[in-house]
Amino acid sequence: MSFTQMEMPPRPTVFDFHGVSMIKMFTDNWDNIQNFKARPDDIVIATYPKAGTTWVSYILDLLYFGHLGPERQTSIPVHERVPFLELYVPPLLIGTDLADNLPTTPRLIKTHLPVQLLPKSFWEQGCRIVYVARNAKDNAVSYFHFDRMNNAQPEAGDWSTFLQEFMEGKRVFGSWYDHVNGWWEKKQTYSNLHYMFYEDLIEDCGREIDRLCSFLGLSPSVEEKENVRTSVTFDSMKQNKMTNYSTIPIMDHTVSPFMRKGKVGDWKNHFTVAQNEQFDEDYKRKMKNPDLKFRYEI
Ligand code: PPS
Repeated sequence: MSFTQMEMPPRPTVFDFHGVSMIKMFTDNWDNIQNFKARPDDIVIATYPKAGTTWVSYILDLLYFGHLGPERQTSIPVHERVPFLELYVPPLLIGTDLADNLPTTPRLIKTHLPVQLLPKSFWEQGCRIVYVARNAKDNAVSYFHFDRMNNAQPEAGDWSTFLQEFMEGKRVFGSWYDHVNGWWEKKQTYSNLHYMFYEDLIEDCGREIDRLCSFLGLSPSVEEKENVRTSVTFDSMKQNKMTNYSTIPIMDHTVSPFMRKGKVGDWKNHFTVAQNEQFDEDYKRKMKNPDLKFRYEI
């Protein structure tokens, strides 16, 4: 047994938190999270876990701060440049403090909170929010492998148990269905919300960068945009220690790398025919809004 294995804390278990399955790592700092003081120019990147958070975080970081030069690019991991608001691993990783101490403006802030739990200050300040959604089947598969490799998350269990729990909203951050629907509904009344899809990024990342720029009021040069596009490919980000999470010891990349496959349709390698039928039946009951459509292959 290695030293790191001996030191490893036990896996957490989920509990109900305001109707959402959560673990203590994301609720122990709740007062500070709820009272977080947003600034009008803050930009929130909101997602259900494994929907493309790191990808979009890195795109936004490069668009805003790419000009700051290579030192930043090779020395500060993206999870430090874009603090994870609700993360609470004292004394070092406290999302609210990391956000408050960011040296750059605008602050880019990551959250997996469902819409009803986002601190109210972000709404009051009219902050811009980029929401990224990913089709439920690939999202579940990615989440399964993440929970296998991330010792700070609850045990993944076997695939069929995991899938059942995903469908029942029992994995961390609760129901995927409520998450994507809740944020979609919010978009109808809150105009500073850009709702985007992982599948669209895979299909045409350059187009999605253009859409992000127009939402954010940015006008990078052709070269700058091309630089962002080539830096954020799956292969570049997988090789890049600042974006592949290899600096986080609690993640065991020998079990499954954080940058795993980066594809649309990997669910077909995991779902049995029976699981797929059951999933589709259940999906129809939960996803009633015809305007919110996902793609399962490209
Ligand atoms: S987290 O832990 O919630 O922040 O994870 P998140 O970053 O949201 O999701 C990780 C998945 O996104 C894939 N990813 C990418 N795919 C394509 N291109 C790029 N550049 C890219 N960057 C991250 C990553 O591989 C995970 O998906 P899977 O399907 O597991 O490979």
